[in-house]
Amino acid sequence: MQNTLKKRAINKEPRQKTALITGITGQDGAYLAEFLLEKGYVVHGIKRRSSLFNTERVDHLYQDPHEKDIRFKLHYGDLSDSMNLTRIIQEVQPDEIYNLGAMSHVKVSFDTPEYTANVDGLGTLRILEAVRLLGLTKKTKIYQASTSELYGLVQQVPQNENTPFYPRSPYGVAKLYAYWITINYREAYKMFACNGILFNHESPLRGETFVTRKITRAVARIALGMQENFFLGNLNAERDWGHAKDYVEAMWLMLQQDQPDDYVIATGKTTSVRELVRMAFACVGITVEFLGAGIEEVAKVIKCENPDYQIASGATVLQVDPKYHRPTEVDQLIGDASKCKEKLGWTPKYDLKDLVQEMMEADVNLFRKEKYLREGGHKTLDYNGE
Ligand code: NDP
Ligand code: GDR
Repeated sequence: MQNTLKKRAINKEPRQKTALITGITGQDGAYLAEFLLEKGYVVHGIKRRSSLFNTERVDHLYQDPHEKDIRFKLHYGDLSDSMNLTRIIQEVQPDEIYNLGAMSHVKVSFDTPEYTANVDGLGTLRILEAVRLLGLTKKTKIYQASTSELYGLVQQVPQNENTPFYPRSPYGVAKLYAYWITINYREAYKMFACNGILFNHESPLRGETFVTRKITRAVARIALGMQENFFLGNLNAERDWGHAKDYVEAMWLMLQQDQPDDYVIATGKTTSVRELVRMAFACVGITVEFLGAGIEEVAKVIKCENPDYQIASGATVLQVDPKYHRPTEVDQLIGDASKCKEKLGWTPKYDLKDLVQEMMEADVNLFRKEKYLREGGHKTLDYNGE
């Protein structure tokens, strides 16, 4: 994202609605903030206090709070703190709330199940209840970031709004509570509250520990000679991967309807983690083959056709490490977004090939800069995200 966008986004008139985004510092929060500013919204976001700056994804949208008529404002807050949420909502009086804040890593939710339930489950209740107690049920529309992880154990493919849920992680179970409490408040208090059941969506802004970004970062570093190999968990898992840019538009569309409803957002195609690895290497001209099975499986280089990179044929570039396996896994997700297509007129613009290409280009550029700094004697970090 570029600075020119900031100017374009901020200068656009006329002023329209006010939105509050929880999780604005995350992948989706950043794309959504940009999207809403482009539409002329005043955008408020909740950021967590952290010991280091954590606003990198939205820094290009920053406006000096001392200036007049700013349209982008961040508030300190946390989804575990009802009073803080209630005060912010009272102050902002939002037309729309997008509840994107969450402990969003499925594997980490097994390590922090109670915290995940508190933030991802009860956090949603806190938002809904604040809106109700503040008497904003007629004014404020709410988007809840629901997830394909609700489907969990495969019972039906493709999955649509009527597919039964069977979550397989503390994250999925917390999100199941959030899903139902959203529907309950909609029915009990006639609130305009929607669940977007979004399948996996990625981008160059994706967190480094999700599998797509972990792969594109590692492949970029391997191509540039900065590391020899990397480790993944379950290569057989299949996901329906889309682009976050497409998906934030669907969130907004849900809140522009006359009636609140729940929608699946997906591309309708599924791809294995193994195939994604192959695609990422292909983007930099490297062909790999997979040999062995289970925890013995490896990926080896067959050939490298890009003269910029010196990778030897036969080099092992990927191994399996069972530490990345989950205690209970979601094997296959494929979404059926026909309802969204029919009612919201939404279809994705990006396909997986475009997405992987964009992510690979971004990571190759990122690590080219890092390599240059390193060669100039600057110390850089070797940590590549777990
Ligand atoms: P990210 O992990 O990139 O962002 C999560 C955001 O939530 C960050 O801004 C994070 O803050 C914030 N956050 C975490 N804990 C708290 C807390 N206790 N209080 C307030 N904010 C908090 O996730 P995505 O942008 O990818 O996803 C957005 C939402 O959509 C999440 O709810 C996720 O579960 C859901 N989702 C995502 C999908 C995907 O494929 N991306 C698919 C389906 C649903 P910080 O930056 O400080 O960590
Ligand atoms: P997911 O995304 O769990 O689907 O949740 P993630 O990218 O973490 O995993 C996808 C699949 O890849 C397998 N995998 C690995 N995953 C990670 N992170 N690291 C590895 O090393 C690795 N090796 C294999 C996983 O086992 C899994 O099957 C994402 C999040 O954004 C959620 O917040 C969101 O709700 C869902 O997508 C839809």
